[in-house]
Amino acid sequence: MKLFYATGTCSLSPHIVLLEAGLPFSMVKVDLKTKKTEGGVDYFTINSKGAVPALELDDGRVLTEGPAVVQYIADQKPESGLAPRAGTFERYQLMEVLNYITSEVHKGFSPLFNPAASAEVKEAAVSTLTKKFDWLSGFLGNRSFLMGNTFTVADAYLFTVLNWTGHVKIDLSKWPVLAAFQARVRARPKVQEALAAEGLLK
Ligand SMILES: N[C@@H](CCC(=O)N[C@@H](CS)C(=O)NCC(=O)O)C(=O)O
Repeated sequence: MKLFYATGTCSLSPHIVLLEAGLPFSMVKVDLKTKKTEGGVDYFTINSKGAVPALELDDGRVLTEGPAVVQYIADQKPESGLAPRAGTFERYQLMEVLNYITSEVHKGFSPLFNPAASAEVKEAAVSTLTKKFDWLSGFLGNRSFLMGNTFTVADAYLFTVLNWTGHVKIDLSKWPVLAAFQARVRARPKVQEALAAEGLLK
């Protein structure tokens, strides 16, 4: 498998999941400004949406959309426990959380990374994210991970998006549950490996 990624973006989530699953894969860096891969290929020919992540399977098929990509990877290694078995109620609960992260949290950051967004728009985005973080904090409660005691693909995704708080000057220590979650996930050897590979370890 081949993961198309851009450093520190949402593609860090499938990067972590590939490592946690212990599956063989290669990485291809994408320049999101020029939409070219590091090899000079027009990235739109890989993903017509122009966004990372994209996962190219060994047979050449390409899967996009982070929540679908991480579930596909987890299902290649069911014994990893990275996702509850397909068809179970727990699997729908995982999808419920993945959907919340993608639509409410991930995309909630967008105005903060947009140089054209006004200070007012950015302030409103922080205020909206604050409500989402409040909910996530209560949902996590005293559990180690989003689905309970087992690390799943949802944790890789939440870790990835919470990692952006430092860049947009949101102080995660206001949510001790989320700060502790972040530290817990960050300490995992495969997460460290992914961060190191993307040059994100300070
Ligand atoms: N709906 C997509 C969104 C992916 C996305 O927003 N990727 C960002 C990086 S975090 C990106 O590639 N942005 C550049 C672009 O869309 O042109 C998914 O969930 O995978």
